Amino acid sequence: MSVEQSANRTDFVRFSLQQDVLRFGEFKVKSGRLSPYFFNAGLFNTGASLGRLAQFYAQALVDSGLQFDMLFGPAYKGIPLAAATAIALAQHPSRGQADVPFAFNRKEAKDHGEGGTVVGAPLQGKVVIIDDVITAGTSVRESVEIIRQAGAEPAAVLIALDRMERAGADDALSAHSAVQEVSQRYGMPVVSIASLADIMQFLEGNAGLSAHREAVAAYRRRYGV
Ligand code: OMP
Repeated sequence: MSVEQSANRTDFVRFSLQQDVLRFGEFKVKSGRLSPYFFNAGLFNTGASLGRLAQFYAQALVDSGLQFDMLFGPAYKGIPLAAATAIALAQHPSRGQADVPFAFNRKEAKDHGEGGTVVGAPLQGKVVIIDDVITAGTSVRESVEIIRQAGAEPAAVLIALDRMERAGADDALSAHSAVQEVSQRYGMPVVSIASLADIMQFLEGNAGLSAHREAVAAYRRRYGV
């Protein structure tokens, strides 16, 4: 990883903390675990913060070196993410003037107007699915089905944060994380702007947050991959 790539990850952790999207404390997460941190991407809810978030997504995608033709945002949360990231990619200095199409689905089928459940650019070529965090992988499965049905190729998943924790119940922990399982099941990479490892590195270098360091480290020892 280059110095710039690593800086993008650290900057994203800092930005998420500034926006209160990343918080430390005690949070019950979907799996039932008590997590010492929580990442609430729904709080990127202003024009400026969504615009900055999209620049982070665009940079992570560019840094990954992956080839792609377009973006897909699963309803509902993926819709602004795909639109904003397409704008950020169009403005990204290393991509020339390359314009990236994007599409998203509606949750309800429509029986009038343009019809169908996919809105935006026609799904074709290598499609990157954008989401915030992967917990169970349900929205990825639905997206993969929609993309394949259209004859296009799901090429990667781009997420904001990889929590890097094992899937499964406490007494039957999987050897793999939800992110790794998605990657293996669909044979495509999952790219994240930042991960639990980046959060921990940020905690190491930030004296003001030292109180949370041990709790996050203990959680990682217990559930981490
Ligand atoms: P979906 O995009 O609908 O899968 O929602 C993501 C889920 O992940 C939500 O239920 C959140 O509560 C949850 N979540 C986070 O958004 N951030 C975290 O740091 C951890 C979780 C989680 O519950 O695992």
